[in-house]
Amino acid sequence: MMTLLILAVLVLGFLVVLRLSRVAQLTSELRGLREEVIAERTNRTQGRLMWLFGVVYLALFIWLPFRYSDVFLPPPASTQGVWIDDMYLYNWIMLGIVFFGTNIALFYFVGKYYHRDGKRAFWYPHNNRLELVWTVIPTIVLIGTIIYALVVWNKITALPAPGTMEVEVYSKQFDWTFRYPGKDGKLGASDYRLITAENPLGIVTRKSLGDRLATLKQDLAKAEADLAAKANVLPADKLAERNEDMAHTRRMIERLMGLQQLMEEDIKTNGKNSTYLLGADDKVTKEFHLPVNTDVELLFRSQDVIHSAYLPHMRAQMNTVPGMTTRMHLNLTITTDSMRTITKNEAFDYILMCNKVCGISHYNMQAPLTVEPAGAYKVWNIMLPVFEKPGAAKAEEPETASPAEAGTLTTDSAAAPVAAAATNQESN
Ligand SMILES: [Cu+2]
Repeated sequence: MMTLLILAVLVLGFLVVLRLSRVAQLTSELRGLREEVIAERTNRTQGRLMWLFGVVYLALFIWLPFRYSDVFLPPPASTQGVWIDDMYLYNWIMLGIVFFGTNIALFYFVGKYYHRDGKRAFWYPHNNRLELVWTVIPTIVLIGTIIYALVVWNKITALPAPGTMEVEVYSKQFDWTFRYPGKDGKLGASDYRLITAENPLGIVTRKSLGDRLATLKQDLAKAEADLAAKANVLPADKLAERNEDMAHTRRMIERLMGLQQLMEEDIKTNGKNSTYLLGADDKVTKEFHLPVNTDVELLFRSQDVIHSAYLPHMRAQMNTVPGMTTRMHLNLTITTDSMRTITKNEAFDYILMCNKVCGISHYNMQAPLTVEPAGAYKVWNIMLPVFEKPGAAKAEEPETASPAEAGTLTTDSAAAPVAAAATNQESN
């Protein structure tokens, strides 16, 4: 009903304007004036109104960021985020100069040169020097912007210094899983064919590969026995289907045996540095913690489709692509607690979210990130269960794996002193 009323008011308003213009036309006819001749005074008024409009229009652009500053992101929480923000600021300044320059000129000249009887516009069709100036200057500015952006991009994606802490961020529809290196400080190899409920990231170790092969062989033997028993009663299409399934399992076994051979050769060549011996002590978790003021190399993988790992407070984003590992370098500078103070929001949490529309629950593909002092991080990390408990693994030398770089704990017995250290650090 309300909508109908509003519509009626609009239609009636339009009709009134039509009538009024007709009245104006008739009165000017009666006064002997030509309809298309507009008085100079009217033109001048329009010109002044143009100036007024320009001032209000540009003032609104300045007012807008102040009015909505409360919904802007807080200051960047990483070194890389500062670079990105600086780059944005540079772009805003460049755009601002062009935007305000052209708009001020536009409104000024339109308002100044309103129509006056007897004045004609100056015919000025071409000037090579001017053309050159407004082609060359933007070109130089654009080249500068691109070079600046490339330098920042190369710094963010540069290979990390040896010994940089690695953390894997694994995406699938529709959640995130994280993998932290164990006492060896390095992440082990992974293979999607080993993904099971117990091994969601497909970590390759002698045990996980052996277990997977054993399960597949068992499944195959069972399927073969079942087929032999029912061969005479099953319809042809079902038979074909089962044969197809069994052929698939056989191919899988063959490929995993190939991987096993590759693994053994690698272990023989690289000894305990083999990537296949590094996975047993990895820690897989659904929680995402990172230490503050520490160089971290994030490695991204995806199980199904392309996702995008987005950390808005760190101004960081990287696609996660099935079949390849993408990486990104981060150094976080503000802990979650400090950011709660900065934002005056006790409930504040950093967030990792998917920024690529990846399916029906994409909107909910997120995980909180806790950034904490190194001590607190170590305490949290040491509590995580390792992928394979030492002793359970068939790996040759899990006990003699080299101690990790300085700062990484090597045994569970070190947990107590570290816990004390962490408490001290936090109270500072
Ligand atoms: Cu996603």
